[in-house]
Amino acid sequence: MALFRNSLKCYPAAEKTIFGSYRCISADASLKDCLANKIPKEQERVKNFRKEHGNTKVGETTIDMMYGGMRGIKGLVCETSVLDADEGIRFRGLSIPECQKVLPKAAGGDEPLPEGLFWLLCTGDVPTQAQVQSLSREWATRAALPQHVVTMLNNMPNTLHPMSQLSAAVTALNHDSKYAKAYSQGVHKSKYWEFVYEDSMDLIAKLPVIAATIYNNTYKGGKGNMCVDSNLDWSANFVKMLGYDDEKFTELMRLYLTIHSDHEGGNVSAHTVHLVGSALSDPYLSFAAGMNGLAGPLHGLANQEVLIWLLKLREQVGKSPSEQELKDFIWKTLKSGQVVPGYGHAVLRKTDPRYTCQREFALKHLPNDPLFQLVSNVYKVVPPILTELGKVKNPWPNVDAHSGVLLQYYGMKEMNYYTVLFGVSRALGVLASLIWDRALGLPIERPKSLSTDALMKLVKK
Ligand code: AMX
Repeated sequence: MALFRNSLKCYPAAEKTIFGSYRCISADASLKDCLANKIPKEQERVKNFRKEHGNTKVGETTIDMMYGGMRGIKGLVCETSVLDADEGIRFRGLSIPECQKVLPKAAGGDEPLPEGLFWLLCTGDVPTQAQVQSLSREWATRAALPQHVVTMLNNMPNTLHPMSQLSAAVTALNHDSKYAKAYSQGVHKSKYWEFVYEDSMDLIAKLPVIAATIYNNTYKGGKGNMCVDSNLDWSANFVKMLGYDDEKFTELMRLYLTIHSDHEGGNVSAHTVHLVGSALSDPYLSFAAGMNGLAGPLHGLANQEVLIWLLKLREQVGKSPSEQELKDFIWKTLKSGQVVPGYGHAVLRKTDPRYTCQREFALKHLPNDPLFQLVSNVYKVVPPILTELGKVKNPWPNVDAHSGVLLQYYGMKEMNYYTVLFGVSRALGVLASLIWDRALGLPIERPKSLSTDALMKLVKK
């Protein structure tokens, strides 16, 4: 606990923290000032580390790793979060329950504000309530969309998947990229991070407006109040623009947008943003690319797939299936060559703590919801079946097994919209990382590939 009490204070410049970083200059310093204070010290720390240990080996690559989606290859640096296979994610050293405890909350609320999580991801510090409020206000002032993006969204057919709409709208925002403009004017590379920061702040601010416009256009015939109130936090404004008026749903959104933000550097969306950003593409182009990866059913689209699967289960087996009926349905899914959505993970080997905290939210706010009870019953039978299958490395539920049920309960039943919410949250993690990528001057990414023939020759040697 002492650790958290310490985290809540701001320390003088250059004091080392538990995260190996440096605390911000004062309790009321802005996020950009805190970053400007930390970056030169972190650059120096990394430079010295590389000088001393640049040739130290951190692992070996096997042929299976190369054919197997690079699983287990240690080849990326990501400062914002680290995933432990058994424990789950830690954001700058803090677990999800720890974040729920120490991050600032809205007045009368229990869940952390995503603004605080973004601050933590960027700086390694737990911000003060005032710093989080200043971020809410700043994002509100940056939220307006350029007219060409509104027109473009309004002209999209409502049959176009919401993730395609999101990706296209974000790509079009690059029209006003401050980074791209500064680059074309020849800005010195030591200043890149400042413009990536400005674009990232603009993009995060605009994402709820884009996402709510997509929601209203696709499902509500274009109706919606797109006014951003600078007295409301980021999630509250988002919920209002989506047309909901329920404080509990806003609380859910604060939790949702916090926990989906970051999952270290190698997952498809985070890695894509990092990769595209390494070509010095601006944050809009980099993030849109990441969203195209998040839209895959093995990644972020799984939250939509889970709901479709659960509803199919109810349709085919009835509203209160017996344990045997559940087992039969799961085996039927597997035997037809499909995955059980919401279960398994490339790195995790236990129940995802993001699943657990959503389950705790459900136990507190919707314990008797029939769909929640179905999810709980599915949780009892899927892991033993996936284990019996013999090949699944992690039979436990991931983040996507639970989120749709919570959204349904509050009236958001449009399943193919769910991944957009994931995307809005994911911006916090991947953009915090992108700022640091440019601050640390990480180069264009270009790993070596080999053909099967070249590999065969290599092993013969
Ligand atoms: N249902 C059925 N089979 C599964 C499975 C599941 N939930 N999870 C893994 N398997 C299968 C794999 O398809 C693979 O089969 P194959 O050898 O015939 O190709 C085998 O088990 C070994 O896979 P693995 O090493 O355990 O997993 P992975 O690292 O290759 O893939 C993941 C990880 C998440 C893609 C996989 O578990 C999966 O498809 N899960 C269901 C989809 C899902 O929920 N995705 C969301 C993940 C979280 C996120 O990114 N949002």
